Amino acid sequence: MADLTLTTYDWVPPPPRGYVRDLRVRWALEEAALPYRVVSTPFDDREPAHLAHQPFGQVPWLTDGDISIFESGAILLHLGQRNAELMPSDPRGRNEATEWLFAALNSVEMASLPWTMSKFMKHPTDTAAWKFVDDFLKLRLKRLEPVLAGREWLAAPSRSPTS
Ligand SMILES: N[C@@H](CCC(=O)N[C@@H](CS)C(=O)NCC(=O)O)C(=O)O
Repeated sequence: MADLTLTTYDWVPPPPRGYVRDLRVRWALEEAALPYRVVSTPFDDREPAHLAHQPFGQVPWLTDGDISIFESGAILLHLGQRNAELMPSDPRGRNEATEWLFAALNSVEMASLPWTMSKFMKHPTDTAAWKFVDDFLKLRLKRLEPVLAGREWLAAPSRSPTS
């Protein structure tokens, strides 16, 4: 296994602290028992070296040997290619994992991010704008409930939690 290095910020403002998107990558690395190390980049000064890895000046990014990958979803797909626990090799299982990864990023996070940002910024919750944001997320979560009612995991349903 090539050297995996995950980069995150050296400091995070209190509201999002603990929710930085390196968390999902660490989770996958831990589940797959892949050896990795974590390094930090300055939050305050986003220098050209940072932008060379992540063009928006964000985190996380992962280096795997001489490959550098930004976007947490792209990082997870990369790790999935290296580990069958994360991404089954059969086409059906692979597509299930891929569609739920995109659903998390493009359908659920699209709804959860405005909600989270409104909370972090302490926006008033007695407005039509807040109701729209709140209803949008609730509908997404409501649609997920029946999907999860019959299975432990969104994808790879045969996998037991301890395997
Ligand atoms: N779509 C990107 C989003 C990355 C992102 O928003 N990272 C946040 C930390 S969770 C960040 O760097 N925020 C600081 C900024 O945008 O300047 C991904 O999933 O990797």
